[in-house]
Amino acid sequence: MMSLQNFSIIESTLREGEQFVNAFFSTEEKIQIATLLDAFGAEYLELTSPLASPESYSDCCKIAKLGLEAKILTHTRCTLTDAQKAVDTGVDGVDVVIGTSSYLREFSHGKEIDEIIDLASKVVTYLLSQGVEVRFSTEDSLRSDMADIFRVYEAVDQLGVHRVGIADTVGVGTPHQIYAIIKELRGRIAADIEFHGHNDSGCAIANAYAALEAGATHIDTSVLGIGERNGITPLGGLVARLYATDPALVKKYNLPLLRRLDALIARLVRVDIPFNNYITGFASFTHKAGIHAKAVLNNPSTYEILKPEDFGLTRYIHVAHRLTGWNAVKDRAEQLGLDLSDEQVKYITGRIKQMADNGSMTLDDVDSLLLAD
Ligand code: HCA
Ligand code: CU
Repeated sequence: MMSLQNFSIIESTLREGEQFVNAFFSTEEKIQIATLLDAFGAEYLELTSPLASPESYSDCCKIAKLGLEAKILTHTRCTLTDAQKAVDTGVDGVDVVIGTSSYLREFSHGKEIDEIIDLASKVVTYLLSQGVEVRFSTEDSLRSDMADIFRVYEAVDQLGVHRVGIADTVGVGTPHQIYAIIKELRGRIAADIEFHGHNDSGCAIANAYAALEAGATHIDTSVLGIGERNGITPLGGLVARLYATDPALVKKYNLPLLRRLDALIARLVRVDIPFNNYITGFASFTHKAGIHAKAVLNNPSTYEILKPEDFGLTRYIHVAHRLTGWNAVKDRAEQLGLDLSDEQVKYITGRIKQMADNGSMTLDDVDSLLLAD
């Protein structure tokens, strides 16, 4: 628990999220997204590299000038030219990543490590001299030789880098593996540790959580998890995971804004919010089977680990189906202001089940049966 308490979210919808196949954000849309994420309470917003395009450059400058609470970061390759351009935009911090495939090859074979340390040192030293927050990371950390990664990170740590990052670029890591790597790194360096995890095999939330348990201080997310391929740790999913451990861990965030964030991004990138999405999926707080409904009506915690009201949402008891139970039907009768005896409600429940066996039915059908009695 202790290790979970001091963490920050690096919200990368405007960087990793822009790499999602359907994503194209205009300047106005970026400002809208940044403003909403800031109102939510994301501690950092990461923006696409200013070298990506002329508008990417001017958008960095504009968002850096909005005066948001969140610290504004941009993301660049590990070169002095990129670093200078990033500083020119006026952002608060620069996330540097070594990311050419030739570096990756050399890195995983353990070659040219001294060259990488040399380059990283030049770029980190320059950025520190410019007074910005500096993060140094390696792409595809997990499939690199860990001894090499640790050598490079120890070198930049000595220079006073603010943060180093472990990136599971291909989504291959497991929670145990991430835990072990971050734990080892935690023992070796003084800088903060960031984790960036892709979701190719469905572990992105669990891996981010394991990283925090091992002592990571910063987690990268995007709204709905959008990013390259099937994306990264989703903001709402990370929040749900932390809330399930202890709601106090996420009370610093404006949780009801998650719904607006998910809806905004879904609209802008032209996808539906997934039916099984954390918190904002359309059925996330709908209870169906009679036994569940009865227990939830008595005490919602029986089948709810997340309280919908903390997210500005409401629970729904689904009654119009054959798995229904008379407690749920009685609750519906009370909602309609009807004063029916238990016997009457049980009889109507039987009728609902008969009707439902013959095909799908609606709440209106249930209400008609209740009102007719
Ligand atoms: C990229 C790769 C990256 C970087 C992560 C990071 C990855 O698109 O540049 O800088 O922490 O997944 O490795 O997103
Ligand atoms: Cu990534």
